[in-house]
Amino acid sequence: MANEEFYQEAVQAILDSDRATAEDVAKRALAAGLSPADIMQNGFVKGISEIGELFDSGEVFLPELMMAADAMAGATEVTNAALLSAGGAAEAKGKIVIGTVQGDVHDIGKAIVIAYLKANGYEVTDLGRDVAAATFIAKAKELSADVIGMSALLTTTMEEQKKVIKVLKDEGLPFKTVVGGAPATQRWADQIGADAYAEDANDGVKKIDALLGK
Ligand code: B1M
Repeated sequence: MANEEFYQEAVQAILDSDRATAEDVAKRALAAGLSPADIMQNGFVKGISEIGELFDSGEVFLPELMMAADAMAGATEVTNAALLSAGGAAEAKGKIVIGTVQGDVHDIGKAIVIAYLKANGYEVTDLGRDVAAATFIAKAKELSADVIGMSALLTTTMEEQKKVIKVLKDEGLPFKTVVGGAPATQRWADQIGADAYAEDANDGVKKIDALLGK
């Protein structure tokens, strides 16, 4: 089966909100030799982005969006498991605490970022979603983290990234910060004083490697 056919099946499984098929396509694509990143970026992410556009234009509603997200979560679990079994350095390159900011429950992208970081030798603590600024900071202190990663998918909740960074600066705390999520940009990161902006999971690993000199 050609790669293009796997991509199309992956997009369709998300459009159909069909979790079982999404998982099955992910497994078959990996067994056929596609990388987790390839089938995710060229297939499943395209599907969920299409659903997002249909939602934006009022052609689908929240229940459909939620079911499509569930199918996406199934595919992500399969590809992330493959990433994790493939990689991981013997000794951690650094400690990362990561979460989706307060008021925001989008966590599919964060799960992918976590899998990439772990596969690339980082010790990652997932704080989950809807994480308060105080929790990011308390956990980073408790674990002596090197980096705090913050995901935000809403233009309203990205302000929370700014809030965390302000507290860190006010208190003179040493943790490096990386911001990501669809509305975040390099310009936003510069504006709020984040140490780095990551466009996607791969970029997240690169930016953290650079911040920690790895
Ligand atoms: Co929501 N949603 N949603 N949603 N949702 C968006 C974000 C939206 C753009 C859809 C749209 O209107 N077109 C829109 C936001 C508009 C805006 O703010 N400008 C929106 C809205 C409005 C909402 C609600 C308000 C809807 C409502 O209730 N009326 C609501 C908000 C709930 C809340 O959070 N309080 C809501 C709810 C939901 C669901 C729960 C149904 C579901 C999320 C399920 C889940 O995550 N468990 C959902 C989904 C699925 C989406 C879309 C369709 C897809 C998001 C996604 O998973 N993308 C989304 C539209 C879109 O983004 N195209 C949309 C795939 C994922 C792989 O990409 O998350 O960008 P992404 O992650 C990437 C990078 O951004 C980066 O790496 C990742 C991997 O490559 N990255 C990081 C992300 N975090 C990082 C952290 C890092 C580094 C890199 O730190 C180191």
